Amino acid sequence: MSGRVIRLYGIPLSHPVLGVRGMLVFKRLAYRYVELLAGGHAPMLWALGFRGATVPAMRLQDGRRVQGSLAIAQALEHLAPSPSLYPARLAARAAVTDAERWGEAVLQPIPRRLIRWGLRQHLGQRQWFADVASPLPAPRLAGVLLTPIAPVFAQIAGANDPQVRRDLDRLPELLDEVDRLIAQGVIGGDQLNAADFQIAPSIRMLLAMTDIARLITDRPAATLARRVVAAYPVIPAALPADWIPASPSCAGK
Ligand SMILES: N[C@@H](CCC(=O)N[C@@H](CS)C(=O)NCC(=O)O)C(=O)O
Repeated sequence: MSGRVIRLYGIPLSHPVLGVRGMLVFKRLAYRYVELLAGGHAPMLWALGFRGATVPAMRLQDGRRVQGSLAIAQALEHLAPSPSLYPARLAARAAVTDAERWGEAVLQPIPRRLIRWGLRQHLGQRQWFADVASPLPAPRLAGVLLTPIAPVFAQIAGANDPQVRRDLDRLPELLDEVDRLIAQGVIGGDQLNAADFQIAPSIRMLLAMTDIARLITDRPAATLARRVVAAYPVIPAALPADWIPASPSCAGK
C-alpha cells in the first residue's frame, strides 16, 4: 500500500530537495517523489498534514511527517543507520555537523534569494521557470500568471536589492569556505556525508546561474556540486552585471 512508501514532497529546482533525494539514494531507501505546484505548495503541504510551508517535506513509512532538510537527515539516519550520513569518529562527526548547519543556515538561502530576485524582476525569467523548470502548460502565459506571486515569494526569502547585493559581495568568501571544507576533508571525501548533501546542491544551483557560474566553475566546490547533483537546468542570467564580483582571474592574482 502507498502508506508504506516514504513520500518526499518538493517543488521544481529546490536545492534542499535535491539534497534529500541524494540522501535517500545514499541510504538505498525506496521513496516516491511528489512534485507540488510551486507557488501553491503551502496550502498543499497543509492539506497533506504538514505544519510548515516549506519543502523538502517527507512522510515516513509510519505516517510521521518531517520537514526541513536537517530534520529529514536525522530522521533518515534513525530509519536506516547504515550507511551513516555522519562519520563515526567524534571530531569528524562534529566537523560534519557544523558544516551541515552552516550549509543550511548561511549558504542555502543565497541561491534561493538570487533566483527569486530574478523571478520577481523579469517576466522572461518567470516564463523560463514556467517552461523549463516547472514545466507548466502555455509557459508564456503561465509566466504572466506568476507575476503577482513572484514578489510574495521574493519577500518570503528576503530577496530584496540590498540583501541580494550583500549576498553577491559575500559569495567569493563563502565559496572559499566550501573549498576549505573540501581541502580539510570535511566534505568531498570518498563517502559522501550529511554536509555534502546540504552544501553541494546549493553550489550546484549557483553553478547553474549563467551570470555567476564563472565565479564557481574552476573551484573544487564545482566538482563536488556536479558529483552530488549531476543534472540541473541552466538558469538564464538575471542579475545586474555591476552587482557581480569580479571572477578570481580578473581580481588580480
Ligand atoms: N532550511 C529549510 C528551508 C527550506 C525552504 O525554504 N525551501 C524552499 C524551497 S528551496 C521552500 O519551500 N520555500 C517555500 C516558501 O518560501 O514558501 C530546509 O533546509 O528545509
